[in-house]
Amino acid sequence: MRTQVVIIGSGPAGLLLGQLLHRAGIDTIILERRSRAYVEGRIRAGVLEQGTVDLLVEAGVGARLKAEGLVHTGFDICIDGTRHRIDLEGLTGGKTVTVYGQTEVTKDLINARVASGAPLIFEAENATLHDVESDRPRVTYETDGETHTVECTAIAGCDGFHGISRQSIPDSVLRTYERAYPFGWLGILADVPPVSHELIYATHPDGFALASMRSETRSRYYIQCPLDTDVADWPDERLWDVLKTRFGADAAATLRTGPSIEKSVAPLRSFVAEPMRHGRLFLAGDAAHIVPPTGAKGLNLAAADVRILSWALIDLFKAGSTAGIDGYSAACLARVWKVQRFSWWFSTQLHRFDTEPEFERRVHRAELDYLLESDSAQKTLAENYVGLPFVDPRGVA
Ligand code: FAS
Ligand code: PHB
Repeated sequence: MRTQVVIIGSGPAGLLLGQLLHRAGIDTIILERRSRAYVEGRIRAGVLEQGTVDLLVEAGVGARLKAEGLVHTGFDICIDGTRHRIDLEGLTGGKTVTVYGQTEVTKDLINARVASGAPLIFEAENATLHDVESDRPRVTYETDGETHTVECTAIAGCDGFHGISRQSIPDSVLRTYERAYPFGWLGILADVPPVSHELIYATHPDGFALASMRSETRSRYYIQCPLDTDVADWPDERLWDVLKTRFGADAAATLRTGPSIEKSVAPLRSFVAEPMRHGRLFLAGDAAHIVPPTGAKGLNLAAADVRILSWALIDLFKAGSTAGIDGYSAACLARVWKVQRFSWWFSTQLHRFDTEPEFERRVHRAELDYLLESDSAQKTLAENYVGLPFVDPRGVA
């Protein structure tokens, strides 16, 4: 079998890239090691930058997003029980974010892929990359015990942090940068109305908490928890009680509780792999970088990579130009590091570090106090949260 681009992974990055390339007339195959049900059942991100919304609309999968997505013009920061609104729209000259679950984005993209008839192979096992340094790379994989070989011109490694693509870059070439945080997030999904019409990021002596949502009837909450937290030790009632404590009395009085649909623990990590291109292998999304979810950037950064990679591959196949693929890694990393900075900063300000010396703890509190007093500080927070302006690497205005 031969195609132009083999995409490893059917998360948001792989699916969105496949959709954009298919619409440009470029042949692709997407290989996913899990089942469709598993992929569509994953509960992850919830907030989309305007740039991501625009790209999904451009890819032809924005109908349900536009109909069901919740446009948010601000969010609250709750400091020891007192809430302060960050006016995203006012601070950024009209920019907003949209609350629409990654689960729904994935379903919309899978439905579009299936409707297009372009190949999307679920339960493709043991995908292996070959000859990525040549101009005729290959990918082998197994389904139903049979081995298949796909020859191609380019491979997009969209297989997430635990995928195989990044491992296909030689250790002599690959450089990685990482910060592991000494805590995780315990998340709960429940069919109860959100405690507020906007998100609440709370910092409390006991730790961080986040009130988010998936719709006006489905809530998503998180609390900072120890890395070794076992979900079995957290009956719903215990989690609801901690949330009420961390959001303060006003929210506690109105917070609606109910049975959890999903509960899980995720570690927090900052990670960057460089370069994001090796030969004809291009990494995009979590395969190349991980941000702590505090800034709601993981999915949005994946979309930004895909926008640049789609342009580069379209220029390669349609114009015979290698400028895009040659500049791909640098163009993505310029944004990746700025988003890493913001995600690290927002996480550091809002979470409690148990072993942190008292001086640093006081500096963090002073930074939050300054944030609430300074329009400039709030403008900086807002412009990062809604999404930094997109820099077109092609120099197109
Ligand atoms: P993904 O990990 O989503 O997709 C990779 C795909 O590749 C998966 O389907 C996987 O099965 C497949 N794959 C892996 N290895 C393979 C192989 N060898 N062969 C074939 N397929 C393979 N971001 C936010 O913005 N906000 C959040 O609240 C948030 N919460 C998160 C919670 C958790 C538990 C995790 C893990 C991440 C969270 N993220 C969040 C980040 C997340 O949304 C990612 O940024 C987003 O999924 C990135 O998409 P992809 O790069 O497509 O990677
Ligand atoms: C979510 O709704 O899952 C969510 C929202 C905002 C974040 C992180 C997660 O910063």
